Amino acid sequence: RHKFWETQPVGQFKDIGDTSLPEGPIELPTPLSEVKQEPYNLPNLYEWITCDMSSEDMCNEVFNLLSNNYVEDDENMFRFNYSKEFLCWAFQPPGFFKSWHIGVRVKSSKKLVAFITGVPARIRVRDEVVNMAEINFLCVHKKLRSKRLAPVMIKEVTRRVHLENIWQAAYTAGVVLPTPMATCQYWHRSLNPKKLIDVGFSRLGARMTMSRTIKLYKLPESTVTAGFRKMELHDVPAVTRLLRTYLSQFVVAPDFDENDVEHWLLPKENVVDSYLVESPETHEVTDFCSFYTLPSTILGNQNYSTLTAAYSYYNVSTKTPLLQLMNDALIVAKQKDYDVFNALDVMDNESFLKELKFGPGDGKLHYYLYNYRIRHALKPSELGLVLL
Ligand code: MYA
Ligand code: JJ1
Repeated sequence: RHKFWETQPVGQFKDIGDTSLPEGPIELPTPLSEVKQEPYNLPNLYEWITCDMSSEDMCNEVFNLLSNNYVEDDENMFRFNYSKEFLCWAFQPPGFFKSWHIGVRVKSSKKLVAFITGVPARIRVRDEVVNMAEINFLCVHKKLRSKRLAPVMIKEVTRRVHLENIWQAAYTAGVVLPTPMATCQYWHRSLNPKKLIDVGFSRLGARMTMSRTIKLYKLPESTVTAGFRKMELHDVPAVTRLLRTYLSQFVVAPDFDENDVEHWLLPKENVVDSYLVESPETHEVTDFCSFYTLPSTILGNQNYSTLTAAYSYYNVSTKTPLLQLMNDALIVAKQKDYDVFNALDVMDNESFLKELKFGPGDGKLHYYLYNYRIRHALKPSELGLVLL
């Protein structure tokens, strides 16, 4: 059934429930000298490129490929439209490898037709911190689908990750592959219900009028928590401590240091937003919330071309109830004119989703590890990891 994935060191469907299999790496590392030194073969019309993301032209090419060919919902009404600034940020965290930004061009026309990325990350699984690659942005041009190009892309990124002496990876997908370590649900909180309904993102509920719906989703003009403010550079040490303590309770979570927090969580306009609560008395940082910006192109609507979505990222509450903290996050997202606030049911998110009027979406997100077996699938609330 899965001609490619059956050959890979991932948990296989036939092994589900086999308690004799140990947790941990499936295959042992091989000496680097035994890693294939040349790229995998592509069909003759195509060639590999390493994408230099510091070049504006390259950034534009990747942006154009993704904006026309990346992930859509199941009814092809919306397509993720990551901004150039977002992509540059996502591809270049501390210690990134340029060789993990992989493109495929048509030799004759030089047109970019496929892409995949990896970035390095330390991910803790139970009490083991593992050097991994986070694999994302796998994309094959619509006209080249179903030609088995994706397995070649995946094998090539695997080879280049191995060359850096890294043997595990984490990735997410909307499709079921062998085999998810967790399956999460997307939830959506309407901020601009009229537009969401007009573009077909949501529907008027039963026995609801437009004006009742608008009233239902109304939010206060300004945030309510005393000491709630935007995160700044000098907050990095305090936020790192808060986040590390919080993430330590999850079965799978990133092992963030201060450099990671500065990169992934320091606010970057229209890319990532982070807020914290600084106690007005003690000036301690007690709570933190963040979201990233991922617009979607609205396919085939007369009136609107873009849906602006905020995606819940990492949130930590120690003093302010999580519900109140996230309500403040919704208020700032509304102030900034986002149409919808999205969240997965990971970490402690279940505790606020229903009360803050999020509704379940039609999309699921499956989380995977490569070359690392987890004995039982995890509950979403055991996951402390959000990929972009
Ligand atoms: S998830 C986002 C994926 N991108 C999209 O959904 C964008 C729109 N779609 C496309 O561009 C294409 O449909 C893609 C497939 C490129 C997805 N992850 O070439 P094919 C398997 C893994 O004929 P196409 C993200 O970015 C499929 O089961 N495998 O198909 C994370 C089949 O294998 P098998 C996938 O439709 C990516 C084979 O590919 C996915 O033309 C993580 C068919 O190939 C998928 N999302 O192209 C990648 N979709 O026969 C794995 C299909 O066995 C990383 N397939 O069922 C693994 C770790 C690597 C590093 C390891 C280091 C140690
Ligand atoms: O956004 C998603 N679904 C929306 C739109 C559905 C349009 C028709 N298919 C949705 N809307 C309902 C909102 C409603 C608001 C009021 C309360 C009740 C709910 O459900 C979905 C997620 O739900 N998104 C996708 O399908 C996009 C793909 C998701 C997989 C992503 C994989 C990428 C991984 C890369 O690493």
